Amino acid sequence: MTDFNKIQETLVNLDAEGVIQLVNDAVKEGTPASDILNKGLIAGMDIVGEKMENEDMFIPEVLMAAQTMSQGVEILKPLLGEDDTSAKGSVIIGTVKGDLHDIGKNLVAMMMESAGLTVHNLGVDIAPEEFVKQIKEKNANLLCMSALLTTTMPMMKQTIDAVVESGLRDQIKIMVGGAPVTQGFADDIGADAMAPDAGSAAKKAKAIAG
Ligand code: B1M
Repeated sequence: MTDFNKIQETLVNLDAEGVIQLVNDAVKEGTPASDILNKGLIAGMDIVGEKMENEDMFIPEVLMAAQTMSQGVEILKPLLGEDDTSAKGSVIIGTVKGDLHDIGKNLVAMMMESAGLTVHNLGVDIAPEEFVKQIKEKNANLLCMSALLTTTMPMMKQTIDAVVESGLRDQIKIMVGGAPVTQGFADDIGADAMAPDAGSAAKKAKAIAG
């Protein structure tokens, strides 16, 4: 049986090789990839977050943990997606201006791709005008924004305002997400959808844009 606590501890101890070994072992044992991700890697990152808040871990260490987590996700990638590739929508996704967190956003992008959507992942620190430019260029019908900081959440509203000003709002659905984002916040800023995790984000994206 997979010891999820061990995966968490090994990630928090920044033992990259150990994490990769444990993730590979768990896959071989037949543990569902979503459990390895949620109960192992993401739960481990939550501990890293707590330690960061308490100043028991500092930015370089948090970055190392983030890189290790990404390596673990690479192993799980082929196992995480849905097999149904019938969706047809075109999605623009990015982390909003001022925010450099990308692990969750990349997971959302990956799950949407495996659901069959065409995903244009713009990266991090994306300004409202860049989102608008890319919606036009890529002829997208779903805009997805991620924010992990309470200080960058208002940038989601500013981006929606820029989309409205550009005259594109009627042609595009907008989904927001990220740890601090709530359904109430999404409603307040005029988003069409909010999802708490990558799996439900992909399902909702298919429903509204696929
Ligand atoms: Co940052 N950081 N960080 N950080 N960091 C948090 C977010 C924090 C909660 C840590 C803490 O203090 N407990 C805190 C925010 C506090 C707040 O605003 N309330 C914080 C802070 C303060 C900061 C800095 C300001 C620290 C500093 O410099 N003093 C700084 C800001 C830099 C910036 O962005 N301008 C900073 C920097 C960093 C690193 C660069 C070191 C690194 C990021 C590396 C990277 O992403 N490449 C980092 C990390 C790793 C974290 C924590 C530890 C982990 C985040 C993560 O990757 N989680 C985080 C603590 C935590 O979250 N527990 C923390 C795993 C990931 C899979 O989850 O991103 O939530 P998540 O994504 C989920 C869902 O949210 C959802 O699906 C995903 C998968 O299921 N989701 C969506 C995400 N986007 C979605 C979009 C959708 C739908 C769902 O639709 C469009």
